[in-house]
Amino acid sequence: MNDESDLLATIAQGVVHLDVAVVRTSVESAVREGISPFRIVAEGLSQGMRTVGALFRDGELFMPEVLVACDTYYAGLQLVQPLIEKDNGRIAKGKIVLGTIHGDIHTVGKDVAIPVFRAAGFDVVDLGTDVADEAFVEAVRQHQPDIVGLGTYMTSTFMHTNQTVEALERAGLRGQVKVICGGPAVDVRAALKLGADGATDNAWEGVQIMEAWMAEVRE
Ligand code: B12
Repeated sequence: MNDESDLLATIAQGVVHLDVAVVRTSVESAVREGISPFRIVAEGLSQGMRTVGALFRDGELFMPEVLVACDTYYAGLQLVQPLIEKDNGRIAKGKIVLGTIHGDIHTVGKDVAIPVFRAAGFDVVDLGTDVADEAFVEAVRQHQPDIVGLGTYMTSTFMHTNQTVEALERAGLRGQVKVICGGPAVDVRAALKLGADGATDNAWEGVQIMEAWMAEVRE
């Protein structure tokens, strides 16, 4: 392993070991070494959360530890978030309203995805967590976005996608927006069946999908 991957592995291990001090110092070192904020989040912090998820699934970590892992994750994210958002201020590529779908209180994925989308040049309106279908409808009326982003972090809440889409349809707004689902439980084919236009479990891939949509609109 080279120095960069050692450092990224230390960040990931810091999250798994719930060690805020290690995460902070290793993220700071990674920034000093010039490792991109995207790699620090994707290969360091998020890698750690993936391991936490696997340990939780296997019964080796329990809910209180998962919550401390989230705090540890945020301690690192806080240090790189300003770097990710630095490019803001240029002309927006498109507007997204994004929220965690009804019944879902996971916040970490959304809080990672939003700075990535902003850094890519999108204007993002954050609707928060456990967002009712009607609140998505209201937000589309108010903000007139190009894209609606649904944070769907469990299979059950991903399956709720069709209800949010139907609410947009009933309000006569579905035709003016693309809908994208994000989260670890998404599946592209299922998302299309549920009435969305796309889905991904990776914020950077999400940027590519949405950039392609915006290019279509501009043609
Ligand atoms: C942390 C966590 C929690 C924390 C959440 C704390 C918080 N503040 O967010 C707590 C402990 C509260 C929690 C609760 C629960 N959880 Co939980 N949780 C997790 C865990 C371990 C990590 C999630 C995470 O932070 N990942 C890191 C982020 C960065 O990854 P991400 O979310 O995928 O986001 C990335 C992309 O998806 C993308 N993205 C994110 N959002 C969006 C949005 C858009 C529009 C786009 C385009 C892209 C995008 O960008 C990110 C970067 O690439 C996962 C395990 C896992 N493997 O994901 C389980 C997991 C999601 N939880 C799960 C479950 C079941 C629950 C509970 C029901 C548990 C329970 N029995 O009570 C409750 C549900 C509560 C509720 N009503 O929502 C399951 C879901 C299983 C399923 N397929 O349905 C998982 C997968 C664990 C498992 N294997 O069983 N959880």
